[in-house]
Formats: sequence, structure tokens, C-alpha cells
Amino acid sequence: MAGSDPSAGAGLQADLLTLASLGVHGCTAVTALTVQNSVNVQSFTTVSAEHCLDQARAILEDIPVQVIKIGMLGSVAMVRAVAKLIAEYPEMPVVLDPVLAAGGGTSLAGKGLRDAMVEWLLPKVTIVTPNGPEALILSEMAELSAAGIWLNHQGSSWVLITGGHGEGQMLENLLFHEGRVQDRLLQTRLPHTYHGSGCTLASAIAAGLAQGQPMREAVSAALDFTHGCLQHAYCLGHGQYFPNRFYQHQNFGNHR
Ligand code: PXL
Repeated sequence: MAGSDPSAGAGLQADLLTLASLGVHGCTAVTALTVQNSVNVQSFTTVSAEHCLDQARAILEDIPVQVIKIGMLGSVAMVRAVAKLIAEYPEMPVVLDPVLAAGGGTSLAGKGLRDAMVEWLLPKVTIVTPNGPEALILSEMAELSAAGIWLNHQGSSWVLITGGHGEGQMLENLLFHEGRVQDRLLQTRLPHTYHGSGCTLASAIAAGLAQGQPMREAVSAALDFTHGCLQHAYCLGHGQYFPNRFYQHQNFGNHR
């Protein structure tokens, strides 16, 4: 369940590329349509919540869905509708990428989205994957470990706060569970800014869960995969680099 990005750097296009690369078939319920390129987001319009739920229900009634991955929601009505839907599937693992802004910084969130996400969605998801700034906004905390513990207590069984927006040569991703930090996963910081790294990571976690990996394994493998995609990122437009989700496959064009 995600928004469309015409550049295919982020959004549901990025989700499908990631899932396909990892051997998982993704189905899409479109939440919103953005107008954007690699430079910035120009605008977006949301799909009606009812129409989005119809898309999701059509799939859920037909196909044995293993995981639901949630990206851009765009409106409070969409948050409430998606929360209602996943409540009907209590055993379903749910990966929430709490999208509030695009990689370039432009808001992708309507008014009240943060509050709605915290109140309605966090208590129902298996893992939430905010970047540092998103974690602080969602938790209204000043510091990342307090933010992670708060988000965990708010109901998300696992919380992964990514370190890409910090500073320093190494970045630290923090995985919280049962009210404390379980893993500190270090990565080398890469030079560019990327469009769709969060979508790649959340979809890669969803792919791992769909394939039966335990959460810690799925998170660690997804971070490694995302790092590989960013190491092989390519610049097609005039703005951010796009992660290469097919870097492990032969014969995928070398765009650099
Ligand atoms: O990366 C966050 C994101 C999610 N979903 C859509 C987006 C973006 C960022 O641009 O466009 C549709």
C-alpha cells in the first residue's frame, strides 16, 4: 500500500523493483499519486480511502498475501482506513514505512497525519522503519533511543530507526524490541543523497518476512541489501541518485 512516484526512484515502483529483485511478487494498492522527479516533489493527490481499500481487498480475497507493507498514506482518512483493514488480519505481519516527507524534504503528509499514524497505526504494526528525523517527529522526543523506546511502547512490536540522516563516517541503525535496543547495526556512510532508500529498506524487510525469515535476520539482510543498492546507485536525472535494486543481477544496465 503506497504512493506512486513517476520517477520510479521511490514509492510503489521502488517497492515492486525491490520485491522483484528479491524474488517476491508484490501487489499494489495505490494510496496516492505524486508529481515528482529526481529533483523534487511538485504535488500529490490522494486516492479515496475507500477505493484504496477496494484494491487491497480484491487482492486479499484472491491471493495468499504473506506481508503487508505500508508506505505513503497521504491523508488521515487513509490512515484510518488502512488501520481498519489490517485489524481484520491480526496474524498478518505489517511493515510500516512512516512516510512524512520525500527524500528532498517536501512534505508528503496531510494535516494531522502524524497524530493519526501514532494513534491508529503504530499499535497494529509489526515493525515501523522511521529515519532519524521521522522518529523524532513521531515520538516528539529529542533523542533517538528515547524515540525508539517510545515508538515500541506505542505498540509497534519492532522499531528500526535508520541512521542515514545523521552525520559521521559510520551510520548507526537502531533496532528496538521489548522496550530496549536489540541491535546496533553499523554501516559505512555513502557519499550521495538517494531517492527511495527508505522504500527499498522497508520492502526488503517485507520480502524477508514473506520468505519466512525471523525479524532480526530480515532487518539485517535488508540493511545489507539496501547498502548494496546505494553503492550501485545511478543518477539519471538532475537530482538525487536512484538505488540500483538489481545490482546483484547480471545484465542490468550500468547507468553510472
Ligand atoms: O521515500 C519516501 C516516499 C514514499 N512514497 C512516495 C514517495 C516518496 C519519496 O519521494 O514519493 C510515493
